[in-house]
Amino acid sequence: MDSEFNAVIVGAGFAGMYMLHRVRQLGLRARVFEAGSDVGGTWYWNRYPGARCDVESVEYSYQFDEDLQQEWEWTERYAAQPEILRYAGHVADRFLLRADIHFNTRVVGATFDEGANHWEVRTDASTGPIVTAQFLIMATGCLSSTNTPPFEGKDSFAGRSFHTGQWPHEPVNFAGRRVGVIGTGSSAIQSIPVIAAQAERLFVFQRTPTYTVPAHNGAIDPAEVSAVKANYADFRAANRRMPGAFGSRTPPRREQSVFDATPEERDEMFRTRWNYGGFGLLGAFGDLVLDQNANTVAAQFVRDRIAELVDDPNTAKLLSPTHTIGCKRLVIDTDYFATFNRPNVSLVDISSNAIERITPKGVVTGGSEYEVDDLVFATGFDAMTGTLLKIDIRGRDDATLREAWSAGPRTYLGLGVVGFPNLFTVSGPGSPSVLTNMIISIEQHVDWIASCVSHMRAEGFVTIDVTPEAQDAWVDNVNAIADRTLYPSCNSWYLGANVPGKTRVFMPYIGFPAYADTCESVAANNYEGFVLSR
Ligand code: NA7
Repeated sequence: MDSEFNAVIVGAGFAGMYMLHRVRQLGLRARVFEAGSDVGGTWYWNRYPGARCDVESVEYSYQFDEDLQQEWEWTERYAAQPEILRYAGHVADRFLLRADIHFNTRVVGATFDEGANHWEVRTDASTGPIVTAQFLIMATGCLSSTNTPPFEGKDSFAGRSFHTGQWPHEPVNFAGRRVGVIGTGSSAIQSIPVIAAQAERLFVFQRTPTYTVPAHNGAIDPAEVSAVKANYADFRAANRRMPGAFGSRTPPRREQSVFDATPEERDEMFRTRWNYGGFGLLGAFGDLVLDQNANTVAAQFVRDRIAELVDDPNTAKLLSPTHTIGCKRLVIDTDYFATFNRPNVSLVDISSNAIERITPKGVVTGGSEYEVDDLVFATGFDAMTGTLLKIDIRGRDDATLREAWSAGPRTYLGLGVVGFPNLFTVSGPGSPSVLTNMIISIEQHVDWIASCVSHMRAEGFVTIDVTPEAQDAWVDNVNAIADRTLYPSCNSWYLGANVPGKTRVFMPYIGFPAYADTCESVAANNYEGFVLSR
């Protein structure tokens, strides 16, 4: 195997694939390392029943190639995981990407050699040599390290156990089985209705109820697709001006406060969005994610719907969240609440009685043992930093990224880190990433990195680093924007609060359009805040 490259890219999800395509266009020799056996990243690993994107198909797709976006046909309004994985495979074939991707290989360490001005990258391949590259691009994804809480006795469980984020490749049949699902986040909410339809018995262990709104998914409307495709560029441009880089077609928003509308007008605004489906609910009025009282009005609207959808009033009450709506990611579901009306489904409240332990037979909580044949951990991810920090990344003076981020991640624009020259993170902490349509954020980052690399080569620059002042100011800016909203007000994975011991820092930057404008002006201003050296 060759060992000297211009760029090493870590990860072959949507970020790594497009990054490879772009650096090849610049004439760089690049190598991608991917732990999985194929492309797809998030969509390669998250194969759990019901896994589906929560951004509409015509938006959750690459825009960089007009022929690609015109020719690909989605079948559903919200694509399911197998279809998205087929799309990733199609892109890999179409642009001949696999030739430069080394699969089944995990990057375990990378050290910057200050004499040679390149990265030395180590993998877990037992015979694999160290490879070197001027640029190291981390396309490792935001939700790629699973979180399994250290439940006592977990390994003693005698049945089958699964994590939604590391699901087997062969189908799992739950027919005739007693199943326990731990967690009620997005992965649980998507899988519970599908598992409930198969299993003999389903116990859902819920610590915190979740706000979820209907997807109203179904076959995609060919007329709508034709309308989008007739003017795809304009449609993409309209979405890029949305705060999350998606959703330009949701029903009209009112910039005014929810309290400036009459109760009837409020109800109509919320109902229109509830009936339309998707994330739009919180965009109905200008102050829903800024003002706690306004937020409570939207939260109550959802609680009222839960009371209508769930037959048993006690179960409805337990399923009704009381925290700020939107401060944990809103979930988009298909038949979630109605699933609790099935006779084979029981909700187990573990909010005050945590799971005491897992036994060979099942789960013990509140003094009772729930006997199950299968356990599904839908317990989420060590989000945004988990995968980066598992890799032993060493920059100038052998300083580690783990030390640099010991009090939480610090970046400039979510793209670069002081003391780690020529290291780029795609959708890193401090960038809009998980608060947006990920593919659009990925394309924006990849395009920015590609033009930066192109500029460096044209001008004879060898390294790029970040100034401490620019990084400090950026971190302050990310926090100041978050602090003006209700986002930091609950224990979400945006804050790292879901992983015991993780430092609480609000990681994503809120607002895609302003962010993208800043990135452009930084580049136009001679890469202000970066240090380029010859
Ligand atoms: P999430 O959204 O982090 O959900 C994880 C769930 O697991 C959530 O309900 C947690 O309850 C629960 N959890 C975590 N630790 C425990 C313990 N120790 N005991 C009981 N319950 C626990 O992960 P998902 O995979 O569902 O979704 C991640 C993202 O993927 C999602 O936002 C989309 O962007 C796609 P908690 O709320 O912490 O009380």
